[in-house]
Amino acid sequence: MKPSGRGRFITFEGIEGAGKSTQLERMHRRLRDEDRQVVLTREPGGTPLGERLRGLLLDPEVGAMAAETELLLIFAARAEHLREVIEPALAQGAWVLCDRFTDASFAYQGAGRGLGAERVAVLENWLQGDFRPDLVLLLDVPPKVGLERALTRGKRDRIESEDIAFFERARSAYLQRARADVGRYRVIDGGADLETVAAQVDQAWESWWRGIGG
Ligand code: Z5A
Repeated sequence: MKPSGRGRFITFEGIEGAGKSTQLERMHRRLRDEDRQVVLTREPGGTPLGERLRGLLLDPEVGAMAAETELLLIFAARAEHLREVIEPALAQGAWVLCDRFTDASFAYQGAGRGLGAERVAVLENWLQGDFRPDLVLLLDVPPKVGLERALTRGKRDRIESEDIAFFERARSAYLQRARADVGRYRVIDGGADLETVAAQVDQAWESWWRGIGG
């Protein structure tokens, strides 16, 4: 299938260990097998500068930083990512699959760190204008389940080291955002087994795609 017109921007969201990366890679393979032009990327990161900022943001040795600093570094990485990767890929008709985007800033910095949604929204509007993901696949898991899964990777990074209440706030913010915009969000039970989650992800994006006439 040849790309036509602007591409599609699909983001995967959820707390630690929700299964985003696993499902994103699976969807990437599936779209490539269908001969679509597809770009797989992530935040923070996705560009050489963004990956360096990611290193700073996640390095436990960097230690505490002001919540505002964290938010601004994430938006600095996002600016680079948008201009260098996401916008050019969409302009070429590609499907861009992104592991986290601005919803994560609302969940982690807005709710988790307590900066509030209004301040995140100011930066979102300033950087992105009215640009938003076409579809957000929110993999929802209780923090206990997600953190246990994430722990199988070993050492926790700077943000993963937060307590469970932090992830509860992030999860609630995600769910609240999904409820407020049911057209663009699909909530998937990330606590189910891998194949069940995969089937839900396929069902979610296929029904969305049919719904917009794809
Ligand atoms: N961050 C932020 O604060 N603000 C922002 O605006 C943005 C990001 C954009 C890095 O993100 C950090 O950046 C993140 C938020 C912050 N905080 N932390 N820490 P990240 O997405 O790169 O990191 P992550 O959320 O920690 O990724 P993760 O732990 O790898 O989660 P995941 O991608 O959702 O899960 P996974 O890698 O697919 O799976 C984790 C493990 O569980 C793995 O062993 C799988 O095989 C297993 N798994 C997956 N699915 C299942 C099911 N269904 N059953 C059983 N086991 C499963």
